[in-house]
Amino acid sequence: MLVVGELINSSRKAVAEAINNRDKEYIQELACKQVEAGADIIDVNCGTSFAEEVQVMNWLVDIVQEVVDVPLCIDSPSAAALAAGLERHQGQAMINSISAEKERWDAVIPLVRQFKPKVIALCMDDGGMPASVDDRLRVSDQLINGLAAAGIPAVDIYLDPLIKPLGVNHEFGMEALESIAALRQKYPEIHNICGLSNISFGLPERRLLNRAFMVMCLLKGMDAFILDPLDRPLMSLLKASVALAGQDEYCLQYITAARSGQIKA
Ligand code: THG
Repeated sequence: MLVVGELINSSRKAVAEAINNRDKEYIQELACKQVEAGADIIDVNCGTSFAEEVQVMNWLVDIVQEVVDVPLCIDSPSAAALAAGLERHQGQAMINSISAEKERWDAVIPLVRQFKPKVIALCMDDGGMPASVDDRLRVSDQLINGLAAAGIPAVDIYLDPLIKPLGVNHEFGMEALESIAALRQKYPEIHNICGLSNISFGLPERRLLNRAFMVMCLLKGMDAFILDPLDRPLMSLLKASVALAGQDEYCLQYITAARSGQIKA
């Protein structure tokens, strides 16, 4: 199980403000807290900085790497910002993301070839958001073959089925879960990742839906999440579920997290 901490994202007001003020301490503390809470990778996104995005990405990657030892997930739709982050990053980074949209694919694939990062690959092409399980299977074939041709081993590919909000359509939860199961069955060696909180967008008590959906996704074969690691009940449930799903030999990770107080009933 891989946890990508999502909190350093400029779509969040407090982070956008901290970026504008170049508040290094706030960002660094947010990085440290997420790692202490159990994040394996820290996402860095400054998509709202537009014209300045390259410069801000450089700054974010530098200051976060100053204080944590885990890899970063360089998160931007802009190839220039991804390139900036990858150049500054020490060791193997993750990128969020590539997709089968022609323009995005063509812009990002040279970076993939050059830096060989772990790659989040969105199951989406120029036809827009996937509308069915079959859509995702078709696009994922294209993504996996293309990434393999660019020299990316299966273990470094993280397919994202793209979770759509349950509040928009009551069947979007099941559509996502069936997609995860299908991807897992078709590509046993390739990782599945998702932005967990997409599911609850627009609904009340979002964390309740996120927590329940995490357990359901995990059982269908999801093995990585982009989530808020400071949601302690969520992280507690995650460690418990990983153990219960037989993915934690001797329950060692569960016991260690419980002893350290990282997780709690
Ligand atoms: N797949 C991939 N990347 C993604 C997503 C995905 N990135 C964006 C999103 N989905 C996951 N990341 C976040 C980051 C932050 C928040 C939610 C998802 C967040 N949102 C606040 C909230 O929901 O309350 C916004 C309010 C605020 O704090 O200002 O914190 O699916 N590949």
